[in-house]
Amino acid sequence: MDDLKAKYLSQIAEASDEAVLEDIRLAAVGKKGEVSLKMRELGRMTAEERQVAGPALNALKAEINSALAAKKAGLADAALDARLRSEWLDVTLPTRPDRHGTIHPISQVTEEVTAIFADMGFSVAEGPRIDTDWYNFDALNIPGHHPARAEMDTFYMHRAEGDDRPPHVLRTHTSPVQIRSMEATGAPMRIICPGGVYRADYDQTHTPMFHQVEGLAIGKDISMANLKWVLEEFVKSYFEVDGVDLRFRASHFPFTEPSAEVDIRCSWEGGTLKVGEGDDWLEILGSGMVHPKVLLAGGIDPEQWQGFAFGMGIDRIAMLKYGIPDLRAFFDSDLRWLRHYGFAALDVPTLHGGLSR
Ligand code: 2NL
Repeated sequence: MDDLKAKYLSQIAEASDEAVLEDIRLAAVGKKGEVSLKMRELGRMTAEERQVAGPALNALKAEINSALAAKKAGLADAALDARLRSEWLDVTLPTRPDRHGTIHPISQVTEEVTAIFADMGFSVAEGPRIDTDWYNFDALNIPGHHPARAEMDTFYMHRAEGDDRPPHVLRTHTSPVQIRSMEATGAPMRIICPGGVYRADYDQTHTPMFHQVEGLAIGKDISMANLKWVLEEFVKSYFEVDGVDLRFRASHFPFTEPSAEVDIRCSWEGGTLKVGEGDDWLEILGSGMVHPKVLLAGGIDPEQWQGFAFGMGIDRIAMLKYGIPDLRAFFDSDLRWLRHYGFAALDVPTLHGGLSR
């Protein structure tokens, strides 16, 4: 038995790869292996002999098995080391010029908007693109019979007959994320919610998926005056101009009261937009004071808290700032378009570094 032990342990120690190790395992402790055959001989032994040989053979088998396992792990480690040495990649090498990707204008503008609002103390909240009709509509004071539900051309998720889970929709705005944030953190709060939204609409100025950013600020005494200042700061920073003139037009949304649509003074000289001067007005967003019912739906006491909210189209403000004429091109994945309108990957927008350079 000592000879067997010495033989197999030295073979295991010298094994150069897993295939050799497997051969050794079969020869020693496999079904027809040397140790296994010895174990079969136990039946022909006397009781006294068996009492000595039995435990010794079991111990031998266990020792060989654990030596095999240890060697196998060692070989695997060595194989991984060898792979890591041969498959290394210098990630600091410059990319090949024909392989440069670009940052999509929608991503760029989302980063710009995020940088501007972050500077004013807003954090970014995200949520599911598929949500219940309660989060998308009811919580926003849009009940089942409300025309806004029909107007929004909602995509409903298919439900099998008899499936009585609540109806789910592709979110038609990012407001459900704000309701979820109210529930999660409570007041006071200051968030923006950028992201993709869906409406069944397709023509020159509408795509079934587009992007929106909504903002929400809730506090003890937040007013329309705060809304006006925040939006003025935003528009100045975003369009990278020193002054802007905003026009608040009374409007109506189910989720805000009062509500206002916001226009910016501009001019169109030779087809290019100039913000802050001229005699034209350009509508860029909708806003208002959060409706008490909406605060309540988010679990916030409207007797104690109030706040403003606003929403705007990311695709639209991207087209305006970067002179992109056709909305649908955003979603075509045309490489020539992406190279022309895309941004350099390392030019991350910051307020101190310049948003768009
Ligand atoms: C538009 C108008 C708006 C909001 C969105 C909002 C969200 C909550 C509560 C109250 Cl949770 N309001 N969002 C408010 C006013 C306008 O969007 O024209 N968007 C493109």
